[in-house]
Amino acid sequence: MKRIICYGLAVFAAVSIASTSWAATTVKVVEGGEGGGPMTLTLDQSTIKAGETVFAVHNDAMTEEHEMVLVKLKTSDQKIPLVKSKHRVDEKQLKSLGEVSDLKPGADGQLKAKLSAGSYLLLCNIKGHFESGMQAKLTVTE
Ligand SMILES: [Cu+2]
Repeated sequence: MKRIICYGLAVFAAVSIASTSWAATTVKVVEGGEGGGPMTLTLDQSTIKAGETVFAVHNDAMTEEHEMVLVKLKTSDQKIPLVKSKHRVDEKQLKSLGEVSDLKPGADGQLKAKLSAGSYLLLCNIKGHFESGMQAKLTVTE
């Protein structure tokens, strides 16, 4: 019996240490908008500290599928290259750090990334969505 209690305490201690040392920042991302109308991509904070980051993405649209691509910018005012004929951002010319793809209406997704200081852009690159407003900048400080 004593052994079981000790084991239980050890597990509890290990979990506590793990959760405090990770201390990942969570950025809540809400996407919305229906086809043909204005669309949004909003963050609950626009400046965060460098380190482990979790993007918790929610698609708040009624019928429209969305996605979220995380891009590291060279400078905060870097021009975003577009493929005009496809109404999409040219991701090949950007440094993508991952994405949450095919997010159904009402669905939630998650992306984890270790971010260093700099400027980042979050966007939805489904045809026409970036141009309809689905982009947000994120600043990461030391
Ligand atoms: Cu979208």
